[in-house]
Amino acid sequence: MTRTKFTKAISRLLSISFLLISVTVFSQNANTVSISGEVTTALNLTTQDLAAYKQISHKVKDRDGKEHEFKGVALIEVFEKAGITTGGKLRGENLAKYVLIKAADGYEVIYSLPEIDPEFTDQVIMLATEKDGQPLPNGEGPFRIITPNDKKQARWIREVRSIKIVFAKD
Ligand SMILES: Nc1nc2c(c(=O)[nH]1)N[C@H]1C(S)=C(S)[C@@H](COP(=O)(O)O)O[C@H]1N2
Ligand SMILES: [Mo]
Repeated sequence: MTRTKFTKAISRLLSISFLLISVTVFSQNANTVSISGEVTTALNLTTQDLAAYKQISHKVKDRDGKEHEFKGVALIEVFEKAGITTGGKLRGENLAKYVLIKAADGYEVIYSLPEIDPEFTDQVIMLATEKDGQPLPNGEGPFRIITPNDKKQARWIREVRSIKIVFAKD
C-alpha cells in the first residue's frame, strides 16, 4: 500500500468511527426520545418534532392528590408514525409484543400494545412534554408518560429516553 492510499484508508476509517459514535450519542441524546424495535420506521423525536403532532391534554391528580394539566401527544400517534402494529394489525402474534420504556435514571416500565390502542381502550396514554403550561422540568422531562386510568402513578415514567417494541419470548 502506498503512503497516500494508507492515509486515505485511515481517514476513511476515522470518518466511519466518527459517524458511528455520532449515531450512538444521538440515539442517547437527552433531548430526544427514540422509538425502536418492532417498528417499520425507527424514530428519534425532539419536543419540536412532537409539536407538529396533534396536541392533547389531560387534567390529572399526581400522587399527592394535586391537580396538574399535562400536554403532549397521544402515544398511539407516535406508534402510527413508527409503523408499529396497531388497530387492525394488532392481532395474532402481534398481541405478544410489549412496550419497554426506559428513563434517564434507569427506571423502566412496560405496557402492552392493547393498553395504548384506541380499538381496545378509551384510555389515551400520553407522551407529555408540558405541565401546567411549562415544558417539563429537568428530572421530569423533556418527555413523560401519563396514564390517567392507572390508580398508582408508578408507570408515569419521567425522563423517558427510549421506547422499544419487543416480542415476548419466554
Ligand atoms: N424515571 C422515573 N420515573 C418515575 C419514577 C422513577 O423512579 N423514575 N417513579 C415513579 C413512581 S413510583 C411514582 S409514584 C411517580 C411519582 O411522580 P412524581 O415525582 O411526579 O410525584 O413517578 C414515577 N415515575
Ligand atoms: Mo410510586
